[in-house]
Amino acid sequence: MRRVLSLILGGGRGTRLAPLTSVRSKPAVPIGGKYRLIDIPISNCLNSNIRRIYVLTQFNSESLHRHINSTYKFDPFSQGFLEVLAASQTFENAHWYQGTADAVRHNLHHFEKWDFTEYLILAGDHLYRMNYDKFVHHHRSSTADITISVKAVSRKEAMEFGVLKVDSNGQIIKFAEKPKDDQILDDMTSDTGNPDKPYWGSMGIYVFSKKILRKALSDIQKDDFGGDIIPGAIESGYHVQAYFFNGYWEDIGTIRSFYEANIAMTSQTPPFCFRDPLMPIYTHARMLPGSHIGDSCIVSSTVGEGSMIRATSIRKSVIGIRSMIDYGTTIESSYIMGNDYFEEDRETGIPLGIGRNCVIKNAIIDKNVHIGNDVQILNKNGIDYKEESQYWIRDGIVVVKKGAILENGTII
Ligand code: ADQ
Ligand code: ADP
Repeated sequence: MRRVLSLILGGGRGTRLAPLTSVRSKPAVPIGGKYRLIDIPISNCLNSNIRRIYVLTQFNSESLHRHINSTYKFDPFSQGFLEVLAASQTFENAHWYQGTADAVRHNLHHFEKWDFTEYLILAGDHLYRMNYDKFVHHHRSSTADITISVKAVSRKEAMEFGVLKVDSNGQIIKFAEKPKDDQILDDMTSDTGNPDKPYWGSMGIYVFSKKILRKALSDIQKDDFGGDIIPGAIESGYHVQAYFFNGYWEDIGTIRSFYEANIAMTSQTPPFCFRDPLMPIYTHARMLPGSHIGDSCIVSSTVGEGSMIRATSIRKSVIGIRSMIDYGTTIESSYIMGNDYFEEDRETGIPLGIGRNCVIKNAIIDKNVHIGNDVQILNKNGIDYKEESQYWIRDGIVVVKKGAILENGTII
């Protein structure tokens, strides 16, 4: 695995995850109460002994840099590094990256100086645990040019993913990116062994042999891996192989899937568990005290360190680090991200955290909010989409913005 260079596609504009991405780049979005999205692929790399990692992003907020610099350190003798490459204007190119392949193409000169044999191309918004060692070995043993990790998906999911057909050796013979046409969908069904999931869906993670990536990006002068490079490579006769993955994997690039993945973590046997001694998920090690819980009923929830919980009840929720939740409040099926700091006592204004007698249900509350007393966040009118200065509603989920102030008695 020392001969693998990993590229993590950290995100374009991140519009599907806005407003969580309005103030930070997608890889820096907090998940699971104390982690950030980028911790997932980085931890998978480290657990697979991959030590050379680039993160490509367009919107480079300082929090991503700070998180990476304060979390991941390499022993100088390991030849390891983790570097963020943010889109930048050059004399030759004054544009944003036009897509994932374009982002990689613009940075090839950074990558090619290293001595390695394969690129491992990963996405920054997936929740899964994978030993990439097996993935890369599959690529090598099948002497493929490109290998794609795939899993069985339903017809509904097939419309959101790249879907493919394989021959008896697992070589990909057909690929359609996010097909919506019924005839194409019918044509792309496969015997996956699971009648409810009759399609092989691309997980959007790829192994490319070093020279093949340069060749494919110059043969196919287009901008996206899923939409252009992969189907173009198959058409042009490259050997593109499937790697069948059957573990838990979720694309959490939308507010709905991000919300559901976080809430799923509150189950006693979560589909994705951060507690795995053999393949831990790493994050910033903080020096926080244990949380103080008052006279509260907390059911099926996780509470991050340094919190002060006086709420009446919290159910099926993820409560992030340094959360402050006052008396009489009830929280259900919500992700409260917590705070970046403890607040000094202050005499005026609404204090940091969530006030007294609030009711919060099916919501995402970003960091450092000041929510007053008697606030109700319920999406009372069942709105699907709305943009307000302090909160947005997306897919029916209220997302209170980072640093928002909600006055006493606010009802959403
Ligand atoms: P999508 O996830 O829709 O489908 P895309 O939007 O290209 O594809 O994003 C892939 C990854 O790259 C995401 O992590 C995204 O944040 C990141 N990204 C996007 N633009 C970027 C840019 N300019 N710079 C850096 N990073 C960027 C893809 C495949 C499908 C496959 C699904 C599986 O195209 O075939 O089924 O992933 O989730
Ligand atoms: P963590 O990993 O614990 O979330 P971060 O470094 O990402 O830590 O976040 C802490 C950030 O909060 C730091 O950048 C720090 O400067 C910032 N911060 C600390 N105190 C305050 C404050 N009073 N107001 C706003 N930001 C603060």
